[in-house]
Order: sequence, then C-alpha cells, then structure tokens
Amino acid sequence: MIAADSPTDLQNPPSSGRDYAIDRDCTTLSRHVLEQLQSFSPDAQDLSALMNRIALAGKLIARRLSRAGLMEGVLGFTGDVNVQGESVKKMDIFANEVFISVFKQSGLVCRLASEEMDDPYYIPENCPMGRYTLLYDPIDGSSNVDININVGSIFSIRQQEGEDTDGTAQDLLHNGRKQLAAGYILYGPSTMLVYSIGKGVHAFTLDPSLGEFILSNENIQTPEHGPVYSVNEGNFWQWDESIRNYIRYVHRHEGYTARYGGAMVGDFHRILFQGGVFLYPGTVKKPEGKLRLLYESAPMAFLIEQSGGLATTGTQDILDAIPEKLHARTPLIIGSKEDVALVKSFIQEGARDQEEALMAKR
Ligand code: AFP
Repeated sequence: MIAADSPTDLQNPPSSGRDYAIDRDCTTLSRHVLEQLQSFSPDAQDLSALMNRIALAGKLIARRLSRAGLMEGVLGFTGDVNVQGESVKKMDIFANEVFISVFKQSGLVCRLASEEMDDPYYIPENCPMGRYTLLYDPIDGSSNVDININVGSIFSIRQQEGEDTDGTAQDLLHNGRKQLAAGYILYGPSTMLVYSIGKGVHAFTLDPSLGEFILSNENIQTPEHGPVYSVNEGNFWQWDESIRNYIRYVHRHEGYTARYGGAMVGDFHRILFQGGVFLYPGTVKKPEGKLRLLYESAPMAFLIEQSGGLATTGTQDILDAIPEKLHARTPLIIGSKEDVALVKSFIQEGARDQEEALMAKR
C-alpha cells in the first residue's frame, strides 16, 4: 500500500524516498496464484494465466464503466431479451464479449458459459489444448450501470470433463465443489478482484496508475456474526412464511441493520468483510429465486466457505446443489455462520409446521 499524500506532503516534498516508500510488498495476482500453489507446474501456470486473463477482462470493463456517462451508445438497453427473460443492457453485451475476446487469445479455455448466452460458447481453436471452462456473469447488477452505482462480474473455473461432442455441456451439471477457482470483480469507488483457488480468499485492488491488481487483503475471514441483513424486502408478500418469520425476527431485535444495493457482488463484498447475511429466497413468481447456480451462487458459495462462512439453499449447502440445466436457479442464503444458521432454523421450523399441519389433516 502506498502512503497517502497529506497536504503537508505536497507542500514539502520528501527529502528521501522513505516518505513515499511502499510499505507493502507489491504482490501481483499472477505471482500470488503461483505462491499459493507453491509450484511452477503446468497446472499452476495455467491457473495463474487464467487469473491474469480474468484480470485483463476486469480492467477493460472497469475502463469502459468509468467513462460510460461520456460515451455514445454505452448505457441503456439493447432491446433484446436474454435466455432468462430479462432485458439486455448494452454493458451486458460489451462485458460478455470482453470475456470471450480475452479468452480467445488465452489458448486455455475451450468453452465459456454466461448469463448472456443460451448455449455454451466454444473456441474450437483452443479445444485441443484448452482444458478449462469459464462460467461467468459479465455484469451482475446491470440495472445499476445507468445510474453509476457499483456493479460486478462473477466468475468460476471448472475443468472440462470429456469431449462434450454433442456440445450440450452435460459435464457442467455437477456440484460446486468441482470449481477450481472462483471470484468476482467489484467495480466500485476502486476496482477490486477477489478470488479463491481453495486456499483462502484474497482481495486485490486495481492501481490505475500501474494498471495492475495489487494484493490488498490476504486470507479474508468473515466474522461469525454481523449486523447486516441484505434482502429485497419488496418481495415480502411473495415469500414463504418461514422467511417472513425471519424478517419479523430481525425487525423486532436490536442489533440488525438492512443494506441492499441491487447488485449481489457489492452486497456480498460487504458481508465477506464485515459479516451478516444476504438472502435471495424463492418467491411466488420465481420459486427457485432469481440467482443462477453455476455462475452466481456457486462461485460466491466457494468464496464464503473459504472465508469461514456458509451458503445454503435453505435445505442444502449450495456447493452440494446439482443444477438440472446450465441456467438453473437456486434460492441463496449466504454469509456469516451464525446468521445463515439462524435463517436455516426458521426454514426448518417452517418445514416442521407444514409437516404437522399435513399430519393433522390426515
Ligand atoms: P441484474 O444483473 O439483472 O440487474 O440482476 C442482479 C441480481 O442478479 C443480483 O445481483 C441482485 O442481488 C439481484 O439480482 C437483485 O434483484 P432484485 O431487483 O429482484 O432485488
């Protein structure tokens, strides 16, 4: 981390380099991945190169976002609707294509799958060698783009299993414990990249003057409990009674505070560092909730388990959930151990009540 310039510093430039000394080793992302794996093996080199490519995509997207209000044709909708039935934003398409183009040049990724594409996207020239699949949400929270509030990109890397000759990517329909790496890029006041390769969770901050992501937080530990509950309470009328009971509980007890930004990456980032719980439960209109398992919930669950927290559908750990299809959704409750356990206890109580009511009817 570089010492901040105080007004005094600017008036009296330092006589020695010490005042401007870098008080932290400038650890870059690729070096960090190799250090984590303690190896220069081909697999370690691959993961390091993959993370470097994700970082490049993040820098390109951050650059576009930072000037979006000044450029023609960047904000707003395209007029199309994606496979999820959601209106597509111009930034969604731009960011989706950025990931494709940086991975076309990587040689490592044969297949990409994202929220913006009905089917997996193949890069045939990479397939003889490229053993990896990238799953991603190019812009999470895209409704925030037009009003200049934080958004993110979410990613997950899996090994391709088999040849996938029919192109249906059946090998992706496995649980989240198969992820080799996962993380997100947060485009906020600064751009941050947070990742895990199963050896803790680490955050990097983009230094725009260097054009590099530099290690800023190593081995992040999520507190066992936090004050924040993060949920769209406008859906209260659509929830199961057990979720409503949990919300009634936090309304009636001291020590809770609500935060909800419309982009899971930002809400999750707060909870990762400061604790609390984020919920997107099933609703009447969307019984499985809104979030997609493979490229939204599972990568976040991978991170939170690595930082000492929990992620559940309400009945099952997110990392054990198996999607029926590429764009499958799941309810998500994620965050601090104690807070997730509390939500789960309401869900379990609700299930018991339903069972008893059924028994009583017989
Ligand atoms: P978009 O990327 O379509 O804006 O969706 C964002 C998101 O998947 C997630 O980041 C938010 O937490 C959630 O949806 C917000 O959804 P609601 O507007 O229904 O609360």
